[in-house]
Amino acid sequence: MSKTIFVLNGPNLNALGKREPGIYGGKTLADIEAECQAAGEALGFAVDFRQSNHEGVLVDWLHEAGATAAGVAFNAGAYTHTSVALHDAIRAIPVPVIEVHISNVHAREEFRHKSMIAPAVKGVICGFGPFSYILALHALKNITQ
Ligand code: CA2
Repeated sequence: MSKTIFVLNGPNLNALGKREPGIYGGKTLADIEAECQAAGEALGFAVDFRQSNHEGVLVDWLHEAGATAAGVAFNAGAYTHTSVALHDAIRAIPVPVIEVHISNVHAREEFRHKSMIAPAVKGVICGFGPFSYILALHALKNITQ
């Protein structure tokens, strides 16, 4: 039986590919999901890929991942920079969480340099475009096998 990895996406990531292609590229979230499904299959993972614009829904999904998944690749979107609730939810679960960003947040506005969730996660991958998600799946393979 394959281990399940949750790939969770926060606010506005459903708008990928429709605006701001200079920062986030031209791929849609559905394109990124297809790439994660293919990479997951090659790595022996079942990928459960989700997006929500609501902080509490993301908290609930982290708790669900803690009970049912082997790990989480998490692009928390703008909540990365604001959310104590997501920090606490990551700390509350026993499975590794990798923080993922498409853009290099450190090369952008000052307010994106601070991550509220970084101290709670296993590691951070940012700046590689949609390939950041694939790198996170490889990292999860490495730390869960
Ligand atoms: O680089 C990333 O993956 C981010 O997590 C993306 C977030 C941003 O708030 C973080 O600082 C970095 C934004 C999500 C998508 O926002 C869009 C805005 C306009 C058009 C399309 C997407």
